[in-house]
Amino acid sequence: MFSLMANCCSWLKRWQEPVRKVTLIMVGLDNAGKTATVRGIQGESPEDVAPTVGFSKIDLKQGRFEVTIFDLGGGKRIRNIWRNYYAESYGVIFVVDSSDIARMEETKQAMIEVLNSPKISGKPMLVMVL
Ligand SMILES: Nc1nc2c(ncn2[C@@H]2O[C@H](COP(=O)(O)OP(=O)(O)OP(=O)(O)O)[C@@H](O)[C@H]2O)c(=O)[nH]1
Ligand SMILES: [Mg+2]
Repeated sequence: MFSLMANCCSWLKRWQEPVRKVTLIMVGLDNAGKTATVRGIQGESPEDVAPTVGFSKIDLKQGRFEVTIFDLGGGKRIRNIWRNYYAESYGVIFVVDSSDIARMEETKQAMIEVLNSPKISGKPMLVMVL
């Protein structure tokens, strides 16, 4: 009986916990596989993905977390939009295409630029090497 009550209390406590909203940005060079990855997370096919011009927004629910991922276009000309999302993001997912050896230096520079931004400094970064 005591254990049943304890279980009920812990369930009630969890139920009363507020929903936490988390915003993440997904960045990396064009063609790295960002959109294909978020498609995979959503259970969709990663095939036939068009380059992202601007951004696409994905909303997910994970337990008591409401997660918004901004999948940002990685083309050289639109990389400067990334900084517009830094302030509101909790952390960064940086996607690297490990087969794109020729652009490793460019990848490194893009990552350094993100990490050097004062609005990102100190925030977590997950590096996904595909
Ligand atoms: N089959 C398969 N194809 C992938 C995978 N990852 C990427 N691709 C393909 O690689 C290409 C580029 O992937 P995208 O996800 O569009 O790359 P991106 O990083 O979003 O590129 P931008 O939007 O231009 O910044 C697409 O043709 C995808 O279909 C994967 O895990 N499996
Ligand atoms: Mg994309």
